[in-house]
Amino acid sequence: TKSLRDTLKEAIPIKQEQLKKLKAEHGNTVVGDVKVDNIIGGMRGLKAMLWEASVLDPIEGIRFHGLSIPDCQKVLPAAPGGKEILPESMLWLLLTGQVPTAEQTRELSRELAEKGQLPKFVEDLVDSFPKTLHPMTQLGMGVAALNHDSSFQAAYEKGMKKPEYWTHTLEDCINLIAQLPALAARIYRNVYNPGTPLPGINKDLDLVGNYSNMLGYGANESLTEYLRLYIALHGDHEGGNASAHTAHLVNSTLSDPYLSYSAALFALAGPLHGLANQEVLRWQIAMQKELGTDITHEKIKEYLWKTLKSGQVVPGYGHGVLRNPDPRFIALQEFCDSRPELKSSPIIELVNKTFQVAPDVLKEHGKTKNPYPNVDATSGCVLYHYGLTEFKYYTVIFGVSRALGALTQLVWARALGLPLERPKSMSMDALEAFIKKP
Ligand code: FCX
Repeated sequence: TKSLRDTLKEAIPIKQEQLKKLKAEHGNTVVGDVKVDNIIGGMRGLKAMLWEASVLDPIEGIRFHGLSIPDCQKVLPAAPGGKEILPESMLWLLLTGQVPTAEQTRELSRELAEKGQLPKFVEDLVDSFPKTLHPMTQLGMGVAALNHDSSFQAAYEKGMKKPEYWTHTLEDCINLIAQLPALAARIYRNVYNPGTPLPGINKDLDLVGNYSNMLGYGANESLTEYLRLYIALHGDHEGGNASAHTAHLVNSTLSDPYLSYSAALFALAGPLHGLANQEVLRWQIAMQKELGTDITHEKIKEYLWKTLKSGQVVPGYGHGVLRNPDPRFIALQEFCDSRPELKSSPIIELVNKTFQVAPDVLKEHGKTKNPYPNVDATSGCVLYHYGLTEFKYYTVIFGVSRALGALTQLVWARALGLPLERPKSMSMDALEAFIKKP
């Protein structure tokens, strides 16, 4: 059976050739206009970045190398005895563009388990953080410190040549993905269960099997399966989102993958991005508290209006690209429907009822271009039901996941020799002068 590295080694020259041809034959083809709106509107809709792993259609949602979420659920291997996508198999797909066999996935799980241990100084660093420091800050700092052992940085210092960039980037990316569960679980233990022992990494378990075990939920197979699905689905959402884009930008300076992903995590930590899943839960629980039992659609509607009139956004709704309910949201809802304990869970019921009312309210409110739920509308509520109730921790799980897409695309950026990213900015005066005399 072909290894991950051999699969990639075969894929790279094909893509390099494709890029060369595109550049030579279509370098001057116009793809779109740049409007003043794009420049002052957060570059929304501007096609300006190369990203191979996934493409986001506003209506249909995400496809990973052409595969929709239901396709992935059909073809990507699950854990023995489980049903949900193993994040390792998603990692393989995102990196190589190919669907791995069960055996290839198992081998990757084993490699990740073997490389998952944190260096002692990083454990000590994380243990020294105050419990009150936000778990995302801890995660970003831990990831940055792991660059101590960066293969890319060491090779660069020794004068590595360009064609070798991707191999060292790959080693760093695999090592970091392997170490994220131990780092993320240590943060959880320190903040929420100080003093309790942390289990070691079991070489026979998959990445999330180990993560769940280290979090203290190893015996909860339903939560472990949910985490597999969650982490596989949050892995990539094309390149323009703030976290993936940050990793891409920082890595384009040849900063190593650890520093690049650390920066990405601090973008993910914003409430308009990854922190939204924490915010959704905070908001739904406040709603539950205020509305008591027997919550009607009418009461939810009033609560939604109260949120909007106070000038806040409805967390978990809207999207920079999507204009339909997020298929990741739908996949998580299907997971809930397949489990009786979730179907009857009060918090999941509330999420469902909110979904029945919120799009109409947001349409009437008339501001957001997308009145439908994104993945964050439900993701945290399932964790909450299963007893992982510390919602300041939720974005950390997102951070463990987003590494799959953001890091694998650094390998491609280096394999394709993409340059330093450096868009042109303009001042308002310069824009006005251009408008007068283009
Ligand atoms: N509730 C209330 N108002 C909303 C809204 C919501 N859920 N979503 C968008 N709007 C408002 C915007 O704030 C903006 O108002 P303004 O003109 O006064 O600034 C207006 O509608 C137009 O925004 P729009 O173009 O539709 O959305 P953007 O592309 O600017 O922003 C996000 C997209 C996702 C940031 C926005 O919809 C939002 O704030 N949603 C709530 C937070 C959230 O769920 N984030 C998670 C997104 C995602 F899944 C992820 O990255 O994890």
